[in-house]
Amino acid sequence: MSRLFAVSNRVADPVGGKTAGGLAIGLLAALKQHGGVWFGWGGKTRQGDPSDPTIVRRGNISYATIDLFEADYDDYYNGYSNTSLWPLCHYMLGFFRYERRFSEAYRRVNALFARKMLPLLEDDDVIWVHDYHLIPLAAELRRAGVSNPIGFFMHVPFPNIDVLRTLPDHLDILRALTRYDVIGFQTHNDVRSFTEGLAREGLLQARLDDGRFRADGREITVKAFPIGIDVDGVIRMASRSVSSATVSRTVEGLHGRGFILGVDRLDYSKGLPERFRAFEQLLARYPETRNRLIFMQIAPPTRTGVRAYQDIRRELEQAAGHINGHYAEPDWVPIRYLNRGFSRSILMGLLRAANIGLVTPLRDGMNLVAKEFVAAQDPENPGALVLSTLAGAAIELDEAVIVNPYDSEGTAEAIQQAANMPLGERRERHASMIATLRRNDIDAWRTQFVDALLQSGG
Ligand code: ADQ
Repeated sequence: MSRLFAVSNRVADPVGGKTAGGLAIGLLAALKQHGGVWFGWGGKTRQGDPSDPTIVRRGNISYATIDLFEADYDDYYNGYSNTSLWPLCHYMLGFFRYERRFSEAYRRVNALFARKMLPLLEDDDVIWVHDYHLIPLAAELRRAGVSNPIGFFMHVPFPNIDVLRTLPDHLDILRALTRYDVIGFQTHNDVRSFTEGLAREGLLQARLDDGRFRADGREITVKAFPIGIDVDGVIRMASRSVSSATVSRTVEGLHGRGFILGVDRLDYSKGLPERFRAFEQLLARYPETRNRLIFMQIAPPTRTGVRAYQDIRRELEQAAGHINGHYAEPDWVPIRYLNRGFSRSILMGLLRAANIGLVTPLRDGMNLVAKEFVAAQDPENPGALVLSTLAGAAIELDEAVIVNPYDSEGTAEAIQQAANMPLGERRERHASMIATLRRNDIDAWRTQFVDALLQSGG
């Protein structure tokens, strides 16, 4: 059997940590099943040429990590990846910035990844590259003579060509993607955006059968592989952790009030200010909800080197302070805002304890929290999910209460609907969603992608 060689910007902490990031959570779950190599940046920078990868083996996974050039890190990571590509992919052009030095550092770091990977590669390795930080990696590997199958999975949305064209070097990005054998996206919409982009830029020569295309002189497979979760793993962890000291204390502290929970990285794409406004609308428009509901938002800071992430943090602190200041009573504080990470076990326990999961990103490739919330519920008395129509997850989880996250009044109505949903309806919706999650779990995601890669003949 071929060895799976996965590559992403960061690798998950091999000794386990409070990893808050969908890519790391998903890829770790996928790799645990059959093992393999996970190659990426270890989190350190250095001034001289980075040394050879450090390899740590844990169970059936070898974690190979490298350092980055100090001079490139900021422009590659905070710059091109997270100030150019991230807002572009999330259709949030107000946050988009571009400088040529970002793009140059991006290319240099991708070349470095290729150089450091080469000595570790074996002939029958299947290479699986993850996410927007590493789009040019296949081109670099091909240039170095690598002929193994190379696949790419995009965890975030792929923008429509009219939006993509905002990026001055968007043609390089499209071309670089055609150097992969299989290009996977979260949804069919993303597949359509990409293939239309190729067509509009004159890079698409033919549409073949079964998701295959001829583009820029190569035959590629382009398909949707919606990422799933380890359903039974989440169920086990959530049922165990719901009676842990922390979760029990949290539940006792609610004194029988309804518990609304949001769990997101602190990112402007997650719609947190809009969500806070929706909760404020709920309290204003439905006075009976006051002192009856508690909204807990867990949001650990990420990408703190990017200005927009510092701004959103301040904005949320102010919003929480303002709403609490206005509505709190001596025995009730409406919003509990927790600006830090938690162990996965506590998170899953809290998700199980929640009556309403509030998942309202302004745009999201998939959103694993929505899936984890559903899996974590007690099937006998499940909570209700309020989910943004602009998250990839809304396509599969269509039994959630679907909202447009920009419409705070509509989201307030949806929370009110979820808070008053009869038990029978909650059970029905939950049963249907859990069946969907089981049909397309994390194992299916990995198997389908790797099979497509093996069949690609790359
Ligand atoms: P993210 O944008 O990181 O992922 P998401 O899919 O919700 O978003 O994944 C977050 C993960 O981190 C979840 O597994 C969650 O449980 C965990 N997490 C969140 N907050 C945490 C905290 N405070 N402490 C510990 N863990 C926390 C990107 C894309 C998504 C896509 C995923 C996977 O942006 O659209 O679903 O990759 O492909």
